[in-house]
Amino acid sequence: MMASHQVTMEKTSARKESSVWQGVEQGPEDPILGVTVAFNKDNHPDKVNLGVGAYRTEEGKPLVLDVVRRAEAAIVADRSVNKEYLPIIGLASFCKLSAQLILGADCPAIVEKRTTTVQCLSGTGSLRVGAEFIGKHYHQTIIYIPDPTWGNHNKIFPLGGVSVRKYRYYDPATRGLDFQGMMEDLHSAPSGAVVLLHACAHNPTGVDPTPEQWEQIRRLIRSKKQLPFFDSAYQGFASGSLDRDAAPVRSFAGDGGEMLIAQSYAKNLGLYGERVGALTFVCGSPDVAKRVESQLKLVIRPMYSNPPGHGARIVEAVLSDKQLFQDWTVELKGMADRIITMRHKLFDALKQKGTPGRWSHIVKQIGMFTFTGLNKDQVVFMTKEYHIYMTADGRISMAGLNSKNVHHLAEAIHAAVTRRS
Ligand code: KET
Repeated sequence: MMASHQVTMEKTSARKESSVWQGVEQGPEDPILGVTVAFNKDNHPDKVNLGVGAYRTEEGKPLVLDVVRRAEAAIVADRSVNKEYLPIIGLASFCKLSAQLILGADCPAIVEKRTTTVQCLSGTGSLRVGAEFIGKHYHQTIIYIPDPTWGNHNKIFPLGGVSVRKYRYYDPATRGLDFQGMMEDLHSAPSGAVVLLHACAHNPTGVDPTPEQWEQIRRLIRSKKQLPFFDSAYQGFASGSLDRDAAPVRSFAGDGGEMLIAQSYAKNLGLYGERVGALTFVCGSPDVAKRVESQLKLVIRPMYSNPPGHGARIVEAVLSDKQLFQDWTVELKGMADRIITMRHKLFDALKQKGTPGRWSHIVKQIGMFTFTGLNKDQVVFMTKEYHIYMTADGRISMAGLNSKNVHHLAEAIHAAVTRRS
């Protein structure tokens, strides 16, 4: 008979020596969220996190919007709200209001019932569901994404069975839009290809087409019968106006053509961790929209079954109540304006120091980020010497700046440029 301690010892040593996961390699940290991981490990009192695109107050604190607090209080007080499963496509009123927010309530496609909207897990989840639907049901499983783009686009679409190709977008020489390159690449992309467009506040470059350029892009995409897929993660953050930031999306929806839109409420309502978003299809007819919705349910059910309720109820409350909506627009404008103020403060500080280089792009770029033009070596230097955390491509989240740390950043940039060029 085997002594019981011997069995225990065998078990322990087996655990030590082998695992069915023995061959699993250590994975790399995410290029954006990994910056926060590194930041959290740093104990320096002056450390600054300019990595992830998350809004911070002038005091450097995450912000829960007042309208969100009020909506939440009302939800908690309402005894008729329960924790039942939502339908597979989420809260119906949330879906309707989300489509209206991005397309405009008077959008012909909505009036004609040619749209279908499903509640998804924030912007990422909306893109992922859209990708899988395209992979299953669309004849062209190629998507053209801007170069550069939000890094996760490269990973989301292939998982849905859609391969990724790039179109030129940013010109490092001018730190502006490579409009000609973009038009050439879209022109030579196959007819029918899916084209990913950032609705506003392009991430990471902060460079958006002008309204006239948008019009030319729209005409080209429509003439090539390509399928636009808008990623709208920053509605209201670019100009401070929800309507103005939705203008490119609305012009595409207004021409009668089909399209997809992934919406996120992470940034504009500060609901990052609640994971609230929506995926809208604008279709050619109500009948098609209905069938698309039925197939979206078949994509979602085995993926996560149905979405969470709390965040969607907050959005529903804010979008459906006149006063809350009005107050939201004021808070949103406040966030956008604070970011713009930080752009000027950083620009002025660099000018004052006489930091070599042109820095006007800091005030010209739009949205949450400045694409500084700093190289990887300079970024590493700034992190090591100044405890400033940012993504390796030189992107800084302007929302993480405030009157107290902006000079520290200017000093770090000055040192990086003068010592590491
Ligand atoms: N699209 C874009 C363009 C985008 O910048 C983000 C987030 C998302 C979608 C997805 O956000 P969600 O939280 O799933 O609604 N960008 C910031 C955060 C991140 O990388 O997850 C960022 O670039 O820092």
